[in-house]
Amino acid sequence: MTTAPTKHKKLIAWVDEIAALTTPDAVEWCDGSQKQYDDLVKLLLDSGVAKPLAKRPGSILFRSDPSDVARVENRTYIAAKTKEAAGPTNNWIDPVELKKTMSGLYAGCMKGRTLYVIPFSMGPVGSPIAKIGIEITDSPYVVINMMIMTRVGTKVLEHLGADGEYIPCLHSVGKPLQPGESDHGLWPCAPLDKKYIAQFPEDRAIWSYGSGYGGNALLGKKCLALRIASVMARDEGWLAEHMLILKITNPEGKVKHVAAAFPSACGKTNLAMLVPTLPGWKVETVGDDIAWMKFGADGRLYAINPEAGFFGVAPGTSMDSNPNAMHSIEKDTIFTNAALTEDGDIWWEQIGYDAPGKLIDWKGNEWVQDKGNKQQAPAAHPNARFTAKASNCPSIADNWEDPAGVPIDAFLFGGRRPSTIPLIHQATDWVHGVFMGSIVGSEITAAALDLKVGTVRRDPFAMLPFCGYHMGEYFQHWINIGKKADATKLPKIFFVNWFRKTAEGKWLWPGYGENSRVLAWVFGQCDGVSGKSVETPIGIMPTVDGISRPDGVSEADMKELLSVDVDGWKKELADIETNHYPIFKDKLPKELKEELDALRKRLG
Ligand code: OXD
Ligand code: MN
Repeated sequence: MTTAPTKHKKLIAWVDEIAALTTPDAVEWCDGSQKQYDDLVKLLLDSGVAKPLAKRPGSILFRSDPSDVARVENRTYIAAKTKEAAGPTNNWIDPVELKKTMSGLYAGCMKGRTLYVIPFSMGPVGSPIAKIGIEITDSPYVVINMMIMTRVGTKVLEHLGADGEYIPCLHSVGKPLQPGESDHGLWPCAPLDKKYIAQFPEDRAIWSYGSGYGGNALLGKKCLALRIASVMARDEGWLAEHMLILKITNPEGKVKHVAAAFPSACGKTNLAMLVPTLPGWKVETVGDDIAWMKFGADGRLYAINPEAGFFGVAPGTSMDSNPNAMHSIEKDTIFTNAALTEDGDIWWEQIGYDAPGKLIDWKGNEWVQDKGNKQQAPAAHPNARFTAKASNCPSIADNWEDPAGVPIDAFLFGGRRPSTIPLIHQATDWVHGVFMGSIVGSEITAAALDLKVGTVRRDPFAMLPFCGYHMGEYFQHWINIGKKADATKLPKIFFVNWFRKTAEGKWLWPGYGENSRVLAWVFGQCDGVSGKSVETPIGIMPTVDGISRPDGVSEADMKELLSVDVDGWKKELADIETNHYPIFKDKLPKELKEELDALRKRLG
């Protein structure tokens, strides 16, 4: 056992307590050094669970267990003291009962493994917006991912000092080893009914058991930076949001920052790394997934990206869809569940070129592309991921690590909506903007979660799986933030939809880099100088010439993209009133019901 490199008595006592419970063979504290990273990579390669990638320096590939490929929402719990506190959109479980169950699972669960202690900072170390977490895990895969996704090690412990506050995050893959037993190069995890991803909001604590994958195991991300942080943000008067952050510079050199929330599968990472097609404009990346925002002394909202890397969905990422992501993963990257080529590279569906020869698919089987067979199982898992340092990204903004954060000028909400919702509309005031956030929805594109493909799944603020408390109270928190602030300094709020289709099913808008044209209008609206806007029943919209048209978009297309579909909106409101808002019962803020009624009146 290593001695603890800290004088923090409470932390040492916690580590001792967990070691006594889980009985690992060794305890190792993470110092965050390159040597430690390299040693762990060697260990993972030697054990066979990681594969080297000759074509990508410093990069490795993992194949997970087929039962452990994504966040498990039905095994994710908000263990608040009461069910009411967790609200209608979270899985609630009694915390006392859950702690008993999980303590039973944790007993002896690290046998044959090393217990790693990962001190990490969400946000630049020492930033007034950052928070410290300590993750205990028995997964070296988790350690190296955390070393990319967060700031890890000695500098964090130094900042924590002898009595600083931290969020304890306990993780185990849930697969103890008997003496002499090994993983045989396979991904360790527990069966689904033994997996628990538990947040204890009142204790500000996270317990995760049985999964080694992504948001279930890298506890700084969804568990801390969203579920626990959203509760802290409510109590402390700030915002912890599932939002990317962009820095936009116009041809005159003026800068604005935009934060944007989209449900999964809406191209969030692509927008975060967008290459503008508009001449003279620059778009840079501050963050691709999460924003923490606090008011500065000047009354404006400042955002940091609490993460230090990208845990991006690989399939669909190509030099066409996201060249900045492709450059970010040229080296020093961890791939999970991508396919492996014979010459030691990765491959996935829609990477932009055909599979080069014989591959090993994400399940470890030989796989040869058969383009004639539309039923062929994919070579990469649809949720295959890359973990890459933000500093590897060519579009990373120079101020992305500013401890003070970046001042936010605009919020965008959006979803995948083939009809009704126009390309863009703007809220007339803050509460109208909160209304927009509360009705975010996205078309279901894959038959997951027992939902019907083609129907709209409401995902308010893109926070449905990530809000750590009652979503009705969360809406109220957003309204309260607006009430407390100087309205002239609040970000303007917009709703975008890159996914409109014609009645025949043809895309009306090309998306990707062309979205810069929409961002340019947002930029002008923030300055109040666009002069290209009209008031409509649903909010402020661009005039038809307010957004410059890309090739292939006719004036008629643009008119359709920017029209108000009165009948469609009436159906939308009926759906919200019947199926969405009633979920929140008496916790639905009256302001939102008033917005709904006012919009209905305006539609006539
Ligand atoms: C993610 C998600 O993995 O939102 O970022 O699901
Ligand atoms: Mn996300």
